[in-house]
Amino acid sequence: LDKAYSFMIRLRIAGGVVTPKQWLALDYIATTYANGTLRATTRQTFQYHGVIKSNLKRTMAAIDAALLDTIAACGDVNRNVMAATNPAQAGAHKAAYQLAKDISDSLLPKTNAWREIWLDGERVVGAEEDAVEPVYGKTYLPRKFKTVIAVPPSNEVDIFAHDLGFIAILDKKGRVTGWNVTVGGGMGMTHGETDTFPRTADVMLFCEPDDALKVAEAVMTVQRDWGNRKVRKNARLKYTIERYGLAAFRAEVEKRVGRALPDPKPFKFENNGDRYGWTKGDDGRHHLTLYVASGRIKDHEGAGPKILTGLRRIAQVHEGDFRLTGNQNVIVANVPEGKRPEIEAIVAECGLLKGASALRRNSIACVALPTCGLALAESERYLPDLLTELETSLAAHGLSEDEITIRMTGCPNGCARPFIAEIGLVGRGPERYHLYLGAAFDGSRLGKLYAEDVKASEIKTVLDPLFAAYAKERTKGERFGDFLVRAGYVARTFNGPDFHAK
Ligand code: SRM
Ligand code: SF4
Repeated sequence: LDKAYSFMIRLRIAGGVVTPKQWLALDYIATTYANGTLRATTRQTFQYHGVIKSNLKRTMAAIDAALLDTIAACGDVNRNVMAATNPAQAGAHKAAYQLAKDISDSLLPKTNAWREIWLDGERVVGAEEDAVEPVYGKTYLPRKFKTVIAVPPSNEVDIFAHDLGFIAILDKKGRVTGWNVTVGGGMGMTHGETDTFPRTADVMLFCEPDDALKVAEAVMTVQRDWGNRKVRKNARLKYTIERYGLAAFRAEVEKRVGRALPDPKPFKFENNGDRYGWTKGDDGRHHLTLYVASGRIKDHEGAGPKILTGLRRIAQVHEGDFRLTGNQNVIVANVPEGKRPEIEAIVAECGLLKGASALRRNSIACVALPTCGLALAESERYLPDLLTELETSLAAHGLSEDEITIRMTGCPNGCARPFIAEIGLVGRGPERYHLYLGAAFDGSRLGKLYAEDVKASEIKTVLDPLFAAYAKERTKGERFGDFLVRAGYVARTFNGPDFHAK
């Protein structure tokens, strides 16, 4: 008898867009082969949990039949490419989505192994031995590599947290004239090892739309060639930029593109969250953003929202598409005027728009226990209860409507990007978290360690006086993270290497 192995499967869905037909197929796989839930991730794709070994091939075949795959969703390659989801800015979204797809396709490993292994595809004799990956070569990248596309004023994809980013520069009519290119962001670090740190990306240069793919490939291949292959914990692009300096890195990228490129253009982000509820796009279509707690698409018990059933029923009648956001939420996008009442009825019946507080709407938790083998503490299963406690504290100070970003992870790998949340909680051990504060609301500045090893039961007590001070002493429009830095509760973090400085 074989051991009862169970697996996590992660899909590749560039830009997080799926059709209703694909949604129904994904739902079928979740309820037939996995643990009955679909898990929207912080990189705009889905994970399945609890797929047993004997169902692996069947699951992969069903994913393939839905015209999707899991290629490069993990490994030392360019990972799932994220893109701004704002369907209300139809033109800019289209350009961002197209660029995400183009980068995803062009930086995808060309190996046929996935089809051979999972779909019993025909093996091309000698192919793996002889074929050198055109971009990756024989040794691939030193470490994972992450790419995102943002459209200001929303930084919903957290552009500063990724190895490579493109920020749309828009003209007065909202058309994309080119992209600012960012490099060297990342979250993961190891507790107690100060030569590992999160880092916000640098805005390096501007490129015309036609140059974007060349720039993406150049950035990735410089990292391929310059990245640290000896010390894995220092292998991400953020450490390469720290080691060589931005100027030298840019010069090498320009050399590979074949010419000097302009300096970045001005841009402004306002937040890194999602727009909730219904919005109408500049093309007259309607879009509904739904809050999904920790991205877990399931039917909650009792009076809770029936998210799995509700989205399934919407997929059965929907003529537009679905979009996953980098904040683990779901957008029912491109609803024509006449279709809206039918969708609204399902939303009401399944409780999909049940009010979530401003804090909850700005929260993210990574998976952590029980499936993540690296978790030191709870996250997805615990954050909802903590939020309930903090909501009472915020209400007592008249802050219920204030948007504050809060993110929790079970370990310092940072899968929910906690170091750029105004309140970041990072697992240290069972029921213990480091508390990071003072990050910027638009995701452009890292927080700082404020309190070590806070017991789960004491988090509210530690935060309550800070909420009180914020309510009383903030200046007009001042964000929580900015207030904490200005008022001296935490020192400002300028970037990665000073993240650990007191
Ligand atoms: Fe992550 C490893 C879950 C986004 C940084 N991440 C893992 C693994 C696979 C654990 C493992 O290696 O055994 C987790 C699987 C848990 C489970 O049970 O499902 C895991 N990461 C996730 C997801 C599902 C979190 C979520 O709750 O949504 C996200 C899936 C992304 C995707 O769809 O591709 C996820 N991980 C991130 C992000 C955020 C992002 O990409 O925007 C980060 C921080 C950004 C960054 O990369 O710097 C992130 N994950 C890590 C790291 C640390 C990397 C580093 O440079 O130090 C690890 C560990 C590793 O790679 O060794 C990791
Ligand atoms: Fe697991 Fe840590 Fe990532 Fe959470 S942050 S999913 S605990 S690796």
